Amino acid sequence: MSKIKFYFILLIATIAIVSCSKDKNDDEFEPLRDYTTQYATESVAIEDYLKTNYISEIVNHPGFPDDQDVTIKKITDAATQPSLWSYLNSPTLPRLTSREVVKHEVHYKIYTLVIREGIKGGTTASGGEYPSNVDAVFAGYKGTLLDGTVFDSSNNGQKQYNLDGFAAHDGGIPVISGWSECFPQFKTGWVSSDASGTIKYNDFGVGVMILPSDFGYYGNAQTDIPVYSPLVFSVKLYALKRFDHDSDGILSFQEDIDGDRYLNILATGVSNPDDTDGDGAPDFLDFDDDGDNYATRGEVKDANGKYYEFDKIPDCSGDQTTVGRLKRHLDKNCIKMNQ
Ligand SMILES: [Ca+2]
Ligand SMILES: [Ca+2]
Ligand SMILES: [Ca+2]
Ligand SMILES: [Ca+2]
Repeated sequence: MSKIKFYFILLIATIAIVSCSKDKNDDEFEPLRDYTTQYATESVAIEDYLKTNYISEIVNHPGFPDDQDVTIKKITDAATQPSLWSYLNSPTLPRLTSREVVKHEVHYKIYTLVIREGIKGGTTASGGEYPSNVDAVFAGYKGTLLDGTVFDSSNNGQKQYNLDGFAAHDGGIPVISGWSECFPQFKTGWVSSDASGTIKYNDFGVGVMILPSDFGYYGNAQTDIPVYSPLVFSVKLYALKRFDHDSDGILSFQEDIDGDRYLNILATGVSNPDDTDGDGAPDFLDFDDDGDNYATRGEVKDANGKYYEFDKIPDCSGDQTTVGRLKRHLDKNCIKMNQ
């Protein structure tokens, strides 16, 4: 019963995936390439790209839409043009990092180049926050193929993109899975507005994602993107929006139990660090997180029926301050509602 919403969300996601391929002409149907074989080819191409390209320009134009536009070009003079690869695991920025992500039983390396980390600022000292992979981001982007051809750009518009992998909701557009893998590596900046009310984005995160095609469109050709194309996106992370997917009163990013900024639905039988009761529904999609048959939203309210601030949710003894305490909505042996 408590998992109805979880399965409803899964259903929406399934419908979205089916509708994406509805334009496929059956006469042109070709079986998808084997993922392992395809990645063997792409991983060589991606490393080659990283070793033969450099950052040729970063626009410095604070407060204007083109601020921090990044241009990447083919190296023509190795003495003065450090490759993207030269930043691998650099202690200073820019820093190229790789994350291993398993998908379709392939161990992928997803490269992210962080050029600038977002920082806090402004009168409210907002910003400088990492999104999780199920939040929404307000971002600008430019997408290119490995040969540098630009296939798409936000033209510095700032739309809401939902990283959570579900169909469009709450005003946001769904994105390719590579965005969900990479955006949690950047931080937001802060927002201000001038006398005329024009919004300005300041000190936001800037970088580049380099994605195998399985994290883009794989065998589904798009306008200006051939099949099996690794994709390069230069991105600017202006701001973010948090969701509470299961409406349990705790924002999804706060249901990231191991704190790695990634929350996932995993296959049956695979242990999920973010599934407290181990019932297969990760906490961010589970409105009874500890499986005690009392809804989380009832367990995280005070005697007046008001939600506790997340950091002040008590443990079973009423302790609201000890770091690392087991908050009572995650303690199946604790049944205390509204007190
Ligand atoms: Ca996690
Ligand atoms: Ca669960
Ligand atoms: Ca939950
Ligand atoms: Ca519960």
